[in-house]
Amino acid sequence: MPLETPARIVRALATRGFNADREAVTLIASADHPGRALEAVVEAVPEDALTITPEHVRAVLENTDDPPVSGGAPPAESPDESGVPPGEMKGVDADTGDSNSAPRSNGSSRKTADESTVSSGSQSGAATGATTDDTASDAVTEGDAEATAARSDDGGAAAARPDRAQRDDSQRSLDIGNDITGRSTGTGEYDDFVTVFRDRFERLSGKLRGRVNHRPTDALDAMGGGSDAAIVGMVNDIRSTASGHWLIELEDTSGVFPCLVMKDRRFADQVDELLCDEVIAVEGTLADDGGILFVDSMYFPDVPRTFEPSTADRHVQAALISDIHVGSQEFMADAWTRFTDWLHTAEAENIEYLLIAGDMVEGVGVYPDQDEELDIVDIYEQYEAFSEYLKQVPGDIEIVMIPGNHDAVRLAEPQPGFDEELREIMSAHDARISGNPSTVTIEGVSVLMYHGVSLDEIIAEFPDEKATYDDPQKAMYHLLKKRHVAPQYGGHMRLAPEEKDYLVIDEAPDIFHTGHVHKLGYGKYHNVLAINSGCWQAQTEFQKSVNIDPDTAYAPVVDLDTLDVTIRKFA
Ligand code: D5M
Ligand code: FE
Ligand code: ZN
Repeated sequence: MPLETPARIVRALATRGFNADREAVTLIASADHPGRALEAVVEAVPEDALTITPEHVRAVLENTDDPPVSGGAPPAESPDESGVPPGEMKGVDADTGDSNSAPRSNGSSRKTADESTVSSGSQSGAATGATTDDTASDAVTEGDAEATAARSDDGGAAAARPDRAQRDDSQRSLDIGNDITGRSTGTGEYDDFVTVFRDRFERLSGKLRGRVNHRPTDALDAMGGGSDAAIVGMVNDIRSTASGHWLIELEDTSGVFPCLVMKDRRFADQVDELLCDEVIAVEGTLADDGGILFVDSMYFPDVPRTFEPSTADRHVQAALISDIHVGSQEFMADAWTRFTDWLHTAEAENIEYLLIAGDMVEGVGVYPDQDEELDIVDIYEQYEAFSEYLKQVPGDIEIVMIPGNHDAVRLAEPQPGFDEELREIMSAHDARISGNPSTVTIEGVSVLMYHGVSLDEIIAEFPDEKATYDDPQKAMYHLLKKRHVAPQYGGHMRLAPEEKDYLVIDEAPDIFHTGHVHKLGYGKYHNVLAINSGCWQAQTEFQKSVNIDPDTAYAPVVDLDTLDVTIRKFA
């Protein structure tokens, strides 16, 4: 079997349990007899090696009949360089003044992939609304996966692999923060809930206290009717009154106080974006008898409008994906392989990080009747299969993964990262495994990774113009505004009470990455880049029954030096 394409080499190595750096694959591909070289390398590497490095390959090649190869040069048989994958350009909804949503159909104007990276973050008009005002009008590039060089039979070697020698890995840095893994102390007792809500209140109220002249709720009782007053509190209850006004009960550490938002108030339409257990501030006037506050203005912890995201010091990229669902009959193995093949091509050479925001596998018993759509019924076998797919990712790409609701960790959030047994199963690629949520700082760019179960709640409860499945990034904006990834406890989202609230967004991230709803969407909110990655699972029976049309096989790629986004499509 010819072994000249990097994709085949990667797969051949993967089936032997190895992961490989891109340059290593390049070197094997450029040997006179790639097949023989591969076998020799596999023979020669130390038993405990997980990743084949260029050094491994060079050591072998220098000792065989194959002429020595200079590091990482494209193979001699490299066909026409014009075999770069055609991309497809698609301007997205720029005229709506809103951020783009997932591409719905393929565009027709083809460009070469090199031209296709389109700048994002350009303001597409003036602020349009109270919450989702900062948007990016990004264009979307769909790499035509069928045509990617690594895959097409004739263009296999056209993918000039990156020359790792030109890359300075010493510039890499990746730190993970706010990770619950190994730190869970909660017992689920009532006292733990008190602790976690107190911590949430302390941290979020701190972001509001400087903005209003607030009083503790028990001090309001002593103030005269008619006085101006402000409260910082956690939303305890939201009710509409018989006359169509809104009664919001706010709670702080000293008690609960009723606040009335009149229906004709300018901000009354913000009431429908309130969730229980979020922390807000209100200002207004006490009623004559002092027992209720008439609200004049409302404040959210929010991301400051002046927020300036950090960027990397060099041109390096991260691919952000989620919801792979290995083990499901609908898992799109071919699309995945096209994606990982592409990662081995020159076009992807600047991708040095891969972030996976949960739902690695389909899991078992997640939803009723789910077993009817399982391809692999054993959860460990699902992770074993996932691990094989992970091995197709170039070994020199740093991977970070957090769990989702389909993964084999506790469902309650914050979810710890995979346990030792699962880590062992997935160890071949040496991915960094962290909890849900986590903050990953890559070369100075902070990425808040959260699987996204609370997005279902936002989308279900908010009016369509504020959040829909078609624009998942808008639901994400609300989480940024509330500075909490899952404010409302008791609905879709299960909370594991810990000694602190890991779900609070302490620092505004530069990038907010979620998944879960299987829709692609991205945009900017107060300069924070919000990306909801699509999925690698075709529509399931359940999704068909409720009209969820998933955005499959997309890989959003972010330039960490500019926060520009390019979308690649692999199916
Ligand atoms: O979630 C994928 C999306 O589909 C997410 O928006 C939840 C929704 N979903 C999928 N199956 C169900 C069932 N059975 N009930 C309710 N909601 C569902 P994922 O986490 O990948 O399943
Ligand atoms: Fe999912
Ligand atoms: Zn999910």
